[in-house]
Amino acid sequence: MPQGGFSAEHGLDATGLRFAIAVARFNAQVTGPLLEGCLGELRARGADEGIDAFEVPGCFELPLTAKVLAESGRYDAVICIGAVIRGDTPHFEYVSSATAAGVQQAALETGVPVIFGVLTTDNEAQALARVGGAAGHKGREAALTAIEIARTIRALRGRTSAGART
Ligand code: INI
Repeated sequence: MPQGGFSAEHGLDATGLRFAIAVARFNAQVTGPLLEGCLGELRARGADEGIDAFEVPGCFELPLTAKVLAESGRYDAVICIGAVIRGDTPHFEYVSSATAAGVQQAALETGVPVIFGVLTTDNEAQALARVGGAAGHKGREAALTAIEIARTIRALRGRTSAGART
């Protein structure tokens, strides 16, 4: 564990943190379970009152939505949830790379953590394996990442509470 940092081994506590979740409707058979897992993990760790969820058509719409949510000043972290599944056209590459770059850009431009809870897989079976199947649950992982980085950024800024909630 780095000096002065946090360790997830000690348990992540989401009490008092506020989260926005932007979830894509495209491939809803995957993004629905991703969202459920994410919500379940956040609530299990105490964020019950502090979660707002917003639906968007597809992953391509996630970055701007995340940026607007981050700019609102209401959230300690924004979680983007989506699933890009490879088809027979280059569309997959455009959507997945634009989404990844845009999500990162939203975080860097706003200073608010924006989590990439977006699956990019070759087929639906690979995606479903990542929502509670053999390959874990990426929705739960996104929630844990959001809690950890929200706590880290808050500590680095020397804040004791989210400034936007006053
Ligand atoms: N959106 C997704 O979330 N996942 C996909 O796999 C996908 N594919 O493959 O096309 C997808 N396309 C829609 C895109 O995100 C936008 O909603 C659309 O292009 C309108 O901007």
